[in-house]
Amino acid sequence: MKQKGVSREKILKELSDRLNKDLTYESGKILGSMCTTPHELAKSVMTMYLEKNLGDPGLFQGAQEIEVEVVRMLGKLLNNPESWGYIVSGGTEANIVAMRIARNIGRTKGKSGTPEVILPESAHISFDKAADLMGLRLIRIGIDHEYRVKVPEVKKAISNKTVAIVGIAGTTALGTVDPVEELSEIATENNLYLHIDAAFGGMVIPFLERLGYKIPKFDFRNKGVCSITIDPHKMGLAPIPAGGILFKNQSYIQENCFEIPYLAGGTYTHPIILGTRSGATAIATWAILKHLGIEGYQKIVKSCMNVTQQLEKGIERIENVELATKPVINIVGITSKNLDICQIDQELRKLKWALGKFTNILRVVIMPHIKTQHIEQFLTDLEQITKKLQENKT
Ligand code: 0PR
Repeated sequence: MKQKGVSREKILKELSDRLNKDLTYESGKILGSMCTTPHELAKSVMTMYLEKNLGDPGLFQGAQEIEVEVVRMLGKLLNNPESWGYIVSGGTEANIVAMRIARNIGRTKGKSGTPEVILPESAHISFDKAADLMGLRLIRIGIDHEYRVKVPEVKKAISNKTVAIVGIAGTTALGTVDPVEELSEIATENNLYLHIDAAFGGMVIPFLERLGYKIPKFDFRNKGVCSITIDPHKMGLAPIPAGGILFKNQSYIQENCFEIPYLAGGTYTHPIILGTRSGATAIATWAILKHLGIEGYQKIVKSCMNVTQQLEKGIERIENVELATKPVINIVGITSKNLDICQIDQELRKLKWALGKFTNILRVVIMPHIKTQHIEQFLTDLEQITKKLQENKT
């Protein structure tokens, strides 16, 4: 920091110049992100309430009521009006919180030794973070040819140290959905905690279901599901940081809260990680859920699926690349038998396309900022790149 301050005009000018080099969603070039420009209403509501701190909700009772309503709305979407939960900083915090509760419930049941969590190989890195922070042992289960967890192997992996099973509704790499109904049966039979990571899929699948898509039931309709991660800052069009953690009911967290007795607003007990946290994101999420309603989100998801199909068909037409699997939601995995995916990615990056890159898969997430014309251009570029790489090989 300098001794003397800089004028507002200069600050704004410098920021505008410097941030000019960032990629923008509007350019249509960001193909590999699960985030997008927040809805205009959510943005303006957010800026109106920046001072609200849900870390001391006694001071901001109105904001807290709004958070409770957001959770109720999300709970209804996930078919459980009794859900209890929080708007947290993102899917990472949501998954860590769920793993902590599962571990504690395991302890209460008398489990000793290193707690074990059974999860698909396709699980997000946030579970590695949870394991590292809490000393959990992750038991990773392989996935089948449709990139869904192998259920019989989950069953085999259960031990007296198992504290949780994790299923995913909308995997990070390909958007596939694990057979949650079967996982739920296993969890119920073995009296185990089942957490579903629907960080991305949670704001997509309920609308696809209403549009007539056949997708396994992943939510609280399955008796064994104890908690679900669902992030408004992904397909919910809410501003970052807005993640969501929902529990089947309040009893899951009652024994597992931290109590903060000294707050200006009065004692607050909660099971989440952050202390001071944004009330503005919860309020902005409330605004956008109310404003768009089921119909609004359904329309957005439908149009993302149309663009997804356009990309799917385009990939099928291009030689030397193929779909990793048929897209289940608005995520498309591109792979190749003959060409090096890393080289394709490098060439695409030279043209400023930004995709996600997994071991052997390039990931495109069709967020609302990606339009038909962007995909047309992308397919043209991809075709040229693959042709050139093939020619160089021969
Ligand atoms: N669970 C799943 C299934 C996820 O895909 C993600 C994030 C998380 C949990 C964690 O969510 P937070 O990032 O909110 O903590 N998946 C995205 C990914 O890894 C995150 C992301 C978003 C990455 C935008 C890049 C990006 O530009 O791809």
